[in-house]
Amino acid sequence: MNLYRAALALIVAPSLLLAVSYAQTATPPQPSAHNAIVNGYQSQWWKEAVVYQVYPRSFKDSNGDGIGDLPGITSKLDYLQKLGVKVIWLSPHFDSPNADNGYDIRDYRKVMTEFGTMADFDALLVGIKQRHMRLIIDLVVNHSSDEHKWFVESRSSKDSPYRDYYIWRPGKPNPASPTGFDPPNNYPSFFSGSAWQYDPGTKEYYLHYFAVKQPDLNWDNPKVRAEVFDLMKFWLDKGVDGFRMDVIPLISKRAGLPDLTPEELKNVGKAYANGPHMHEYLQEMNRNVMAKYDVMTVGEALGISLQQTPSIVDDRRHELNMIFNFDAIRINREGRQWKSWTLPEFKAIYAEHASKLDVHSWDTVFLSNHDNPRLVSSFGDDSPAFRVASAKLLATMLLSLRGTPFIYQGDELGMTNYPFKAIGDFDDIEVKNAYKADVLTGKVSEQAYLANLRHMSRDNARTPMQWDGSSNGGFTTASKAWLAVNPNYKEINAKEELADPNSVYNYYHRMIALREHTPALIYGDYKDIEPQNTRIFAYLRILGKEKYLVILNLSSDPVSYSLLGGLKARAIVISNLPTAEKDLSNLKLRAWEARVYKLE
Ligand code: TEU
Ligand code: CA
Repeated sequence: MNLYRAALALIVAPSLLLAVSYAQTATPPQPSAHNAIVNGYQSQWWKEAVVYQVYPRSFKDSNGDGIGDLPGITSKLDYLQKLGVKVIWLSPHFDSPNADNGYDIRDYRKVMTEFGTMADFDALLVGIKQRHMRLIIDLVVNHSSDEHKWFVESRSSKDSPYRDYYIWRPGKPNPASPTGFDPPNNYPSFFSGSAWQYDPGTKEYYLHYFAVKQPDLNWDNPKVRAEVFDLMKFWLDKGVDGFRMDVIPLISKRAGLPDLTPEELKNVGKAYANGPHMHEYLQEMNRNVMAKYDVMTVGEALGISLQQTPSIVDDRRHELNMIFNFDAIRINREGRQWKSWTLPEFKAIYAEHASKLDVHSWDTVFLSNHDNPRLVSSFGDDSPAFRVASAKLLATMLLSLRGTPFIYQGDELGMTNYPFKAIGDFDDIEVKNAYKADVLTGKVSEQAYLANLRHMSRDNARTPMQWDGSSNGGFTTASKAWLAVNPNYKEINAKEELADPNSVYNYYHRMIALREHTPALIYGDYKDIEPQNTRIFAYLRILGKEKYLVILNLSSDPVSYSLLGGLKARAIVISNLPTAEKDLSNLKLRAWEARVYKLE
């Protein structure tokens, strides 16, 4: 059989297979044995992939109601395939009353009416697979919606078979309080106020770490765990490739629910995380679900420290593949308050990750998502002079640090924070609750509150995608989008970016392709060679003889820089500004300049 025929067989056979497989079926687990070991790491598709997060409410509206939807995403799959991402993370698309924009689920097996139908979901999944990409969905099972039938049953009576699906406790008698009781303990909610809600129906309180309409599920009840494993299998059997797991470290509550100490009240996430049975339940989940499929799992690890990370992601523990640590993305805040930070502090975080996470503990790389302000506004410089250069520099960093990169929709266009003017501009429940709790009570002035939100609000990331210069940035044909489109959409939009070879989008495309074809940028060791420099971030990625140097000037000033240690540059593989400089001992870096060198 000559080579040509062999090649043909190689091409035809798989595509025939693939055609068959488009009909959505679960992907059985690939015995990891045949996953090559690269630099000590077991190679895995989810280590080599770049992930793109879609926030469906704000991605693309296909039916003119001003709200993004699943057919809208399907209509933009070519745009995502062209970018080069291999995995799409879809924020919640399930039936929900949207108290917290889908992170409050009423039916885990039904698509949110505003987003479309199950057929629309299936069409989206087929479209993704046809383009050789994968889909992971959001698993929000620390809590459900209070409109979920489980909770409706649970609150109906103390004897309900569903009562123990949630966490109910009697209050502490207090004749002075409106309910006649005080909450069972001093647990605060992340969305302001107590984490306990009194329910007059059964005169008891239920626990909700987030909003009142997000009651926490009782994972100590084996029926609840079985329900979760079943709904996970429902979506995996449809061909979904994995899960991003919402606040998963919070699922196991402390025995007896004692009050938090004043010290613990300073970092509530830490106090609520890593409960007594967390690891046990994650291992049970892995045994019952993940072990049976070829899937990717990433945990949103609120409250988990870097030290604790290997205990969840070490591949010998059979829990999760990776987690989001919030150390880097939250360097710019104390609680909800914006604060300044220094580059050495920032770099120290990645040096810590390199020393604490070994070849068995894979990492994630991200600096934006739907809960945080825009990347270029928080970590770059979104002024007209430096927005493009700094957005490209951040792309260089995200796609060359060690771990699976996560890109949030719109960052590939260099989208910026929104010029919020008044409290009425916001949609986010976290903002509205805190406004009542802090501003209307006079604790914080409205002006100071709004100023901080312009930096910090989650709604900065949730303004609709800017597709072109037409009304509402081409996001919707409706006169109004559910959340106002950033007025800078005429300058910043996908149509402009796609047409300009030097755009942020096309730079992301090139940087993603470079990572895909450069094993050292995936599995290479990481070494920061300038930890104390206050403007330069310079690090090596080394895989055997393959050595790459990444140099980033994270300041709005030019920097003359000399790299010691006699490193020799063989070639510039990518840079966000035109340059031919190869003498590493004498570099002239412009503001927000980024370069990747292949070394001798
Ligand atoms: O977020 C948890 C979380 O980290 C945020 O709530 C964060 O504490 C806060 O917003 C900082 O401003 C997850 C989801 O990503 C978020 O969208 C949900 O609101 C939350 O859980 C509850 O499901
Ligand atoms: Ca719509």
